[in-house]
Amino acid sequence: MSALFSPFSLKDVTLRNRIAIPPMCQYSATDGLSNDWHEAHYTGLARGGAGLVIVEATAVAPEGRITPACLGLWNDTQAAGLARIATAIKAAGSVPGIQIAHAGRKASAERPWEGDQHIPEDDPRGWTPIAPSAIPFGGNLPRTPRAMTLDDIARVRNDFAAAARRAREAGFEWLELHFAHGYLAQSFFSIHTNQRSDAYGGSLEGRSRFLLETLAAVRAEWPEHLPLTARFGVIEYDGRDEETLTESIQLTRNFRDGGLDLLNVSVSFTIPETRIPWGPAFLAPIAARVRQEAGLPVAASWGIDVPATANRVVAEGQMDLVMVGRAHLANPHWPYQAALQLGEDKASWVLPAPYAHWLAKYRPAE
Ligand code: FNR
Ligand code: 536
Repeated sequence: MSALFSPFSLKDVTLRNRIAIPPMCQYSATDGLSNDWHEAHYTGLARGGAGLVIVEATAVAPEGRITPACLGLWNDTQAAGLARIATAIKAAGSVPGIQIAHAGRKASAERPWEGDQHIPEDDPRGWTPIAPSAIPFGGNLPRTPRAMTLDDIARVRNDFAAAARRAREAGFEWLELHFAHGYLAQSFFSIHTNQRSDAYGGSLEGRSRFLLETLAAVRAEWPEHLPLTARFGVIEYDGRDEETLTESIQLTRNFRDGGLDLLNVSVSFTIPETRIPWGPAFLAPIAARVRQEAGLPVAASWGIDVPATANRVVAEGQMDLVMVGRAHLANPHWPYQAALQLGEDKASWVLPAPYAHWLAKYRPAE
């Protein structure tokens, strides 16, 4: 059996293979509520055979949405809609996961296909974003956020914990905290965006505080027997890479000691002026280093779309799980085709029984 199709167990959850679908915003919700699109989308993805499907960035509070069309989990009606999606993912044989998020200073934007820029200040659809310090991202996101008070910090931490509880009640079995991509948590950690002079800024310890306190608050709500994970940008590609990685690995060790079970390693995306070395599986060596030095299982994405590459990064021990994103949007059956390409003799087990038996199973005619 190939490494990619070996099962993976974390706490009491076992994934049928090492293929995970990372969170990908659909920008299709109203008032944070999921709808028929989300049900069709996630059911289709899960049916394709991945071991884990993580539902897109879901905001813990209204002002934490990237756009007005992002999903939310700050009330029970939203949780009821997401419960249907968790059930559908599970019925297709995947483990249902969800990413809970707060967009910080990148909040209140238009959808990517409507320009991706901040909604104008005088437009009632938008709101004032909040962040550790009142520093705008710039470029397409020029709006200056309001610097958070200590009360704001405590409230958002509690919002994360409440969203985690609702996610569990909705039937999700894998939780990912969105601590990446220049959103709220990542911007507490970055020196570019955190200029606070109180306990939540300054030293590595201060800049880590919001993230570690949020983890602790969530850990208290999320069951001990289920995987609690985070996505975090360990590197910015701003010319300070070694310093940032050293700090990120220390934070990851603290996450581990605070009860985190796996890190989804990503890029920081905190500032626009960076030089990211885009290329196939470019994060794999970075993920491997975090895994080795922090002693925590890791996953990573970005440009892993060829089955042989996905199999290699797992076989070589660079990562425990491979996140395959956009390739799944183009081809939800990516796992099944990967199994065929890798010569899995029992590729049929990637398929649900109604497609896998002697009468239904597709074999190429030529
Ligand atoms: C994303 N990505 C993303 N990441 C995340 O942590 N939360 C999210 O909600 C989203 N949303 C999102 C939407 C869309 C349309 C895209 C394309 C991407 C990043 C995503 O999870 C993944 O890391 C990237 O797509 C890179 O992996 P691939 O696509 O190269 O396999
Ligand atoms: C990836 N994205 C991540 C998102 C939403 C949209 C795009 C998320 O984490 N919710 C990305 C971020 C920054 C730059 C390029 C791509």
